[in-house]
Amino acid sequence: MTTLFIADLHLSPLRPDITDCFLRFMQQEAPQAEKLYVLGDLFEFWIGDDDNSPFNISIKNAFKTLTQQGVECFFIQGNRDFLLGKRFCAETGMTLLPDTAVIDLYGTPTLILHGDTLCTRDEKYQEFRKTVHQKWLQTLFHWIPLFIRRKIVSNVQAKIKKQKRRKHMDIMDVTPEEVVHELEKNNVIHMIHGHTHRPDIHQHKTANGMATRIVLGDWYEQGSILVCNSTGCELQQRPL
Ligand code: LP5
Ligand code: MN
Repeated sequence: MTTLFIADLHLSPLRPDITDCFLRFMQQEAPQAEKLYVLGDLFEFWIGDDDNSPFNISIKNAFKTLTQQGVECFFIQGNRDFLLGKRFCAETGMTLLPDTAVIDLYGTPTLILHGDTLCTRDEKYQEFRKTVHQKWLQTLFHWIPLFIRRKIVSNVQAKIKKQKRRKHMDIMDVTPEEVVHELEKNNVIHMIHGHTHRPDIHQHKTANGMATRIVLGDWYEQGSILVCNSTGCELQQRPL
């Protein structure tokens, strides 16, 4: 049996190649797994669980079919789908996890998270995150008609894109001290996250010994999956 992890698919109707690869994965590969964890940024942007566009329905149906086949599916919000919530999960049979969770991965306690909270040197982003995670602002946003929400998002995205190009690559990676801090706080030596789009396996020295941090890849050029079983984990790719 296997446990699968994916993140940073950035699904949108503008990239049918990624969507097709994802749906193939959901139909042909995921049903053989016992669990599937989505560690954020499944969507390019999620404006609310009330957005029942045909595209969103097709993705929801893929998860619903998978959970009905007995595969447990879990979701951790990313920086692009932080508005995906309980309703989406109820409709699909998925379980919404908090921003960080410690899971039992074949006997190894493993900390899973999207990864954006580890990028503490990206102060502008952290400030932005704090703003958009305020409950009152999210409630207010949900009251706005969907077509206006879409406009707000594309305006903000265009504005932010220019800012992001000026950022140094280093500050958009995780802060090693923050990684160690999170590992020690949760008393684990295994971590899996996405967000940085830099798939790799890193080692960190912690108070509890050497720790392993696995970074998931994005789906811009290929499908990226972490496949784990009782003997270990492997980062794998699938053609789009
Ligand atoms: O995902 P990626 O890798 O491209 O970039 C992320 C960070 N960017 C984001 C932004 C989102 O993708 C797009 C957000 C659109 C939001 C629309 C508003 C919805 C309102 C909802 C209200 C409840 O997450 C990027 C990081 C990068 O990861 C690497 O870590 O650097 O961060 C940024 O670029 C953010 C800027 O640095 C700061 C932007 C400030 C803009 C202020 C606008 C305030 C809008 C408030 C809305 C009410
Ligand atoms: Mn992200």
